[in-house]
Parts: sequence; structure tokens; C-alpha cells
Amino acid sequence: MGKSSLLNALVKRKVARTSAAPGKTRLANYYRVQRGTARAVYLVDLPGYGYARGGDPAAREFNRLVEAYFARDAVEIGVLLLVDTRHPGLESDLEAWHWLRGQPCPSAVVGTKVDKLTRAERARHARDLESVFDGPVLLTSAETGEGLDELWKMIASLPRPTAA
Ligand SMILES: Nc1nc2c(ncn2[C@@H]2O[C@H](COP(=O)(O)OP(=O)(O)OP(=O)(O)O)[C@@H](O)[C@H]2O)c(=O)[nH]1
Ligand SMILES: [Mg+2]
Repeated sequence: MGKSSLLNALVKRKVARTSAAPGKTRLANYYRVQRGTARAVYLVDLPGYGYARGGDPAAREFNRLVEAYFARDAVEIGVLLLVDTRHPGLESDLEAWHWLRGQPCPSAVVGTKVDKLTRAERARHARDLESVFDGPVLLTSAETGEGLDELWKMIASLPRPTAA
């Protein structure tokens, strides 16, 4: 899907490990990022869910990890759901979005790997994504850097955590 790659592209450093085969990221990895004089944020790289279906142990482990993450941090986080721009409306993505919208934290959908689309596909997939997710979807590429400035703006505009 390109979650770890997008994080690396955002911070312009190869901090998160990536792999062509899914299932590389197994834990919630926190990266504290300070840009200029802006407040520091934590970017949290989570495992994907697409490879772990149904009742298999990887799926159960994923659900446990994500539920623990949300239970602990839900009041302070914003969540970006990353979806592969080439495949708008996968059932697993729609399920995740449905669940996420029921959570108290702000959330948004981000399309990855837009560099892999032709111009014609791009226009069509952009339309399809906004239709299935019922709102704006920011298109990005870790490869070309497209959409990263807008993504930083989106991250910066997430509500400030309430003081503990
Ligand atoms: N062309 C292109 N390839 C990308 C882009 N982002 C990621 N990739 C490739 O997609 C593959 C998966 O990338 P990862 O960043 O490891 O994906 P992930 O979502 O973190 O995967 P897991 O941690 O296994 O869930 C790698 O081969 C990346 O090089 C992109 O924007 N453009
Ligand atoms: Mg990863």
C-alpha cells in the first residue's frame, strides 16, 4: 500500500522499513517529527490489514494491536487511511473507513502511488475514490513527492491534543 514509504517521503529520510511484499510493518512505530518552529507531531506507522483476512492469526494480531492503539490514544490522534490509488473501493478499505468514521478522532483518506496511473486513469480513479469514500481524497506519491505539501498541511490542521 505504501504507508511506510509515504512516511519516509514526508520526513525525507529512510526511517521506516519498506518491502515489495506486504506484511513488513508488524508493530506500531512512532516517529517524533519537528519541522521548523511548528509543534512536534508523532507520525505513527501501523501495519496494514489487507494481507490478513478473516480469522487467521495475523488478522487477530492486527486487530489487537490497532484496538490497543486506539484505546490508548484515541482522544489525541488523527488517522490517515491510506489506500492504493490503483484500486478504489476495495472492500477491506471500505470496511476500515466505515469503522474509522465511527471513532472519535479526526480522519481522512489518502491515495498512494498516484505516479503509477496514466493521466486518464488518474482522473477516473480520483472520481471513483471520492465517490466511494464520500468526500475528498488526497492523491500522493512517495516516488515523485506529489501531494506531500498538502499532506503536511492536512497533518498540521488536525486538532491540537487536549492537555493531559
Ligand atoms: N511507484 C511507487 N511505488 C511505491 C510508492 N509507495 C510505495 N511504493 C512501493 O510499494 C511497496 C510497499 O511499500 P511499503 O511502504 O513497504 O508499504 P506498507 O504499506 O508500509 O506495507 P506493510 O508495512 O507491509 O503493511 C514497496 O515496493 C514500495 O517501493 C509510490 O508512491 N510509488
Ligand atoms: Mg509498512
